[in-house]
Amino acid sequence: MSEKPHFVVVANRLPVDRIVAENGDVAWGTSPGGLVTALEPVMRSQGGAWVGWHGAPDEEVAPFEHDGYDVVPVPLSALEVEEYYEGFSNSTLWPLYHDTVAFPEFHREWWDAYRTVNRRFAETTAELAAEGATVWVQDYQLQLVPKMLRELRPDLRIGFFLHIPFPPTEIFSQLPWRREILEGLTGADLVGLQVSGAASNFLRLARTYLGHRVEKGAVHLPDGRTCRAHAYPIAIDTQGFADLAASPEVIAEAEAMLDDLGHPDLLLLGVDRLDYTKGLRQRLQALGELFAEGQLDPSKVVFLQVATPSRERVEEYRKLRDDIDLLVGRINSEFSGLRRSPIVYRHAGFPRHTMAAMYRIADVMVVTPLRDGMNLVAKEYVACRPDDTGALVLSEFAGAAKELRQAYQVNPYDLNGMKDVIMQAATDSPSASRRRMRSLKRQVAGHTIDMWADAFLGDLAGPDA
Ligand code: GDG
Repeated sequence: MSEKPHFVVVANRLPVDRIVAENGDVAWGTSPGGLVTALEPVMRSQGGAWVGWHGAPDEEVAPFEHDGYDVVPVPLSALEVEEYYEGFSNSTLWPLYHDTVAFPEFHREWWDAYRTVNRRFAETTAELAAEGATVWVQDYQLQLVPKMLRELRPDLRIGFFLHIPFPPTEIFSQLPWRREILEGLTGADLVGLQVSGAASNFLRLARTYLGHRVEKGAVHLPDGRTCRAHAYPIAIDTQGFADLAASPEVIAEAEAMLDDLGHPDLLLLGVDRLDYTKGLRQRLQALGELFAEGQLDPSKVVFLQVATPSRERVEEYRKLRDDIDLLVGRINSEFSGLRRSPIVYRHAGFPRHTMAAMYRIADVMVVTPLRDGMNLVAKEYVACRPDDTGALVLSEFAGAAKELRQAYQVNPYDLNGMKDVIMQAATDSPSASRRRMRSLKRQVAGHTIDMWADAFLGDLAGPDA
């Protein structure tokens, strides 16, 4: 690796996965997921270094270069993966920050592991970064890093972005380590959140539990520093998705997909990581009822659901997988013809061009999370529409609902309401639905991932509050 980097991204996971060829050769390919989709283009244009775990426990990997930037792996032991990652990050913080739609578990040894691993990330970054460098820490797994890093390297400019919701006082207060988390975050010069409500939650909590003065969107710390908090709704590479979806290869793939699906009169689509926050149970129940009542004709309508495997070692996710298998099986066993089923369900990941092909052919995109920081899938669907056709059904509990006002918005807890809105999206007049899609397209075209990164990094470089 060359000289010390002036820009460093720190995230739990590296943006690359190891691919081992049949002959044993090792290569690194870009890994899927919301955070990576968002930050990869920023990294490619900015250069610098990305600090993160490489995905294999109990293994040290030397730093290497990828796509024009440095990749700096942080090792985790198998026990740390269990306690820091699957435990505190994904079984405590994840459900707590998502409205406790699943029960958060509190275990002291998980917290200890969280602290240990956060310290390792902070130390690795402190050794790596150039004098006065900008460091951008990502997401809920690393909330202690800003403070730890500042203690080691007061010369750095430190930003933090939370990709998931930041909960209100009533929920956050459950956390036995609430003070430490807030102290960790206020180590940053700027905390970015997806929506303004999350920024207010954070500021209010900093005042309540740290006793600091909070004024004009910033926490004023006793040492004279400030930590600003502001909403930066994350976006996508809009043009990249539009170009991909309009490419001859994707158009051909979309046609072949329609052939395989038997050219239904109406194609509904869901694309999610298999996660209990995404509202899959409710979505399937609503669609099952629409098939049962004959509002949707199971011989002419297909609901294609892609659920990308996720956190498969966490118990709650295993249970979810079984529940969804059962729900899909039950609906299909009741309403399938001999030749085809109304629900086509794949528990698998697909290459990005295949996702683009799916977005291209879906008449109605159904995005119904119970709580979601933003939801990029909703934006990607809009970007991939070849014209002003198509309809987006979107939960009001996704951060994206604040921007995509013209989507067909639903409360996923209200089954009847959701059924009505899905039907409205499926049957609206072409002029009404085009009007909505045009407005959505304007929104998605006018807010891109570069603008998101520029806005955050511009504010981070700018004057303190
Ligand atoms: C978190 C927050 C926030 C999914 N399956 C495949 C695949 N994907 C891509 C999608 C999309 C991304 O992964 C998923 O992003 P989401 O935003 O929908 O959801 P989370 O993974 O929960 O992301 C979320 C996000 O961070 C960014 O801040 O919006 O609220 O929860 O880009 O296209 N990509 C490929 N194959 C798949 O099978 N290639």
